[in-house]
Amino acid sequence: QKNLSILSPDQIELGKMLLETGQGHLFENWPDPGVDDDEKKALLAQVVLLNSSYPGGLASYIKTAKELLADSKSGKNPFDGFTPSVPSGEVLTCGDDNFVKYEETGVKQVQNAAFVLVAGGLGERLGYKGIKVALPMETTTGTCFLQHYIESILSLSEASCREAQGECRRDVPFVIMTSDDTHERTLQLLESNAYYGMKPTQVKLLKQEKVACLADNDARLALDPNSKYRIQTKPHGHGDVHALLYSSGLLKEWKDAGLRWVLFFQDTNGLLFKAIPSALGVSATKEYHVNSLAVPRKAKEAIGGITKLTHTDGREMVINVEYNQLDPLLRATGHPDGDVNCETGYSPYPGNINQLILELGPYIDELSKTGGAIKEFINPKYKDSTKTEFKSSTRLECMMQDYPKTLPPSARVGFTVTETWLAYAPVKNNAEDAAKVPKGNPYHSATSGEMAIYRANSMILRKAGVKVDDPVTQVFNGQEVEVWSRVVWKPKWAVTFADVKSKVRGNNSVSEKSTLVIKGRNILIEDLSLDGALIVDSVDGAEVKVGGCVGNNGWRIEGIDNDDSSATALAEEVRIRGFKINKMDQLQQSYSEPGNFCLKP
Ligand code: UGB
Repeated sequence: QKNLSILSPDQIELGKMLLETGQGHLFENWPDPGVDDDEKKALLAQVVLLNSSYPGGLASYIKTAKELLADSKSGKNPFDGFTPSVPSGEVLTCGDDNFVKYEETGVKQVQNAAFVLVAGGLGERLGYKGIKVALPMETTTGTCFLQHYIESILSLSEASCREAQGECRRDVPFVIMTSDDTHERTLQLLESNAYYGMKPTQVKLLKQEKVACLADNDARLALDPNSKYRIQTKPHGHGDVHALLYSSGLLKEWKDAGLRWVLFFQDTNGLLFKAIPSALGVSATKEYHVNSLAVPRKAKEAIGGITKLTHTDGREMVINVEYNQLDPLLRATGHPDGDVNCETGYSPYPGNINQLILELGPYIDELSKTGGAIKEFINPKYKDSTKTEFKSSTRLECMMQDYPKTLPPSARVGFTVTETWLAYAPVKNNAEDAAKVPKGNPYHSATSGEMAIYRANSMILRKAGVKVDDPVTQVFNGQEVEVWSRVVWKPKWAVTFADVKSKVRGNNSVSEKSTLVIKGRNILIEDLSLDGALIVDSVDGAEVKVGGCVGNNGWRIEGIDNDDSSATALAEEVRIRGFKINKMDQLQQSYSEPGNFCLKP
């Protein structure tokens, strides 16, 4: 009461709400006016921010928290009444006629799409000191994830334009969701690299705010251990992206501009753009309101499973069930072995790779009702089985793939499965944890993420008729990986399988020790026999035919021993892979003038 005079009317209103919802402890033992006034105002300013950045405000946050905490304490099963079953979806095989047909349809749709990258996560499991999108996707060229994503979007939209015979209506929008942990560094990365060729006006950064932590089962907001005038906050999860897009007004802007699709993707999957054109084709052909990209999933692998849930009251939904929930859910519903591989060697529940394609119209309709609020969950770590105290404060969380949970049964929710080697190789785990992954399960480390790029590109070349040697097996940072020829191309060379096929002719071969880097747009590989390193670059107006026998000592992959003192001099980006590339010898050609050229040693 005594301190009311130092607060604004808005702050007083919020203060009252807090008192009514059992948050009196926030103001307990406040000294008289005149002492710590700025700190008191700062606490209320923080309350204003927490209130405005949450759909429904803080009162709604506290109400939901109380309900979910009570459910958690009583051990309520979130899937009560639901029976899981294996859903049906579109299963694609890279390179076959169906895949090519969907890619063609998808590319046409790109100019009607907006791309959204969720990149607010700090990547605690990876333990990398930088932001994850700045991490090199592979170290042959050193291209970072963000550069690759932007170049892929630009190239896809150019291809889309060509399909529309040059009638491009717009620059494809690109949104990046950041957080306090990643915002400044993401902006800096973009600015210091001229947005990797994208127009700055095409790119929008939306920063997610953290949410208030909860100290106990009564949902009392936790004070920061370092200050009695600050509420402790933690990330709310990638589900925030929906509310942010809605409140930013972008969705409406996009709808008015005639866009039809919104594509969501994660921060460190170097393969994902290989699956986007075909999956977008599936969305357009099947008129899916929601299309989740998925890959075959090993039982108990740490990615969610796409599951059909049928309720006793008749409700049905196709939804991601997180990896820690799928096994208990199956056990509780008549599958005593839980989440196990079937005869294919994989779980029958496809793995969610959190790449979603939403149709904009139905998406806006839904968000107009919900404001973008996503069904939340809570995961308190209790001190003991009485579940009365927490080990540390907790908070509500939400996931972007839970968006379909509020949709009516009439919504068309589907999924598209592609081969893992084509679509999914995230970099999430640090080397130590990756080395402990059970044999046969993916490492999801910087080592495996890089090797997956070479494997995918080599496999695609093979499907296009190039003879690429088998890989060798090597161990880096305690992880056994297949090392394929280091084949890398810029998205402007090829964004679809059909692009690759049209640029590869005759009899070509690439040996296992080889590195092939294609940087130019109009480079034709014809009757090339490569046994070494070949790097070709060209300006857009140059047409270059590359063939003949290229042989040199090439670029060698060399393992590094992180326990060795010499390894400490290496960059963290190198050490986390457990190998470095020794660039011994290469044929490197760059064509900087327009014209027709032939590279044939
Ligand atoms: N992210 C944010 O932008 N904000 C946040 O507050 C948190 C994360 P993680 P997670 O593909 O392997 C997801 O931490 O959440 C961004 C799916 O839920 O890498 O453990 C972050 O920057 C799971 O079903 O993954 O698991 C990153 O880009 C499965 O699909 C993204 O959100 C799994 O990913 C994912 O964050 C997977």
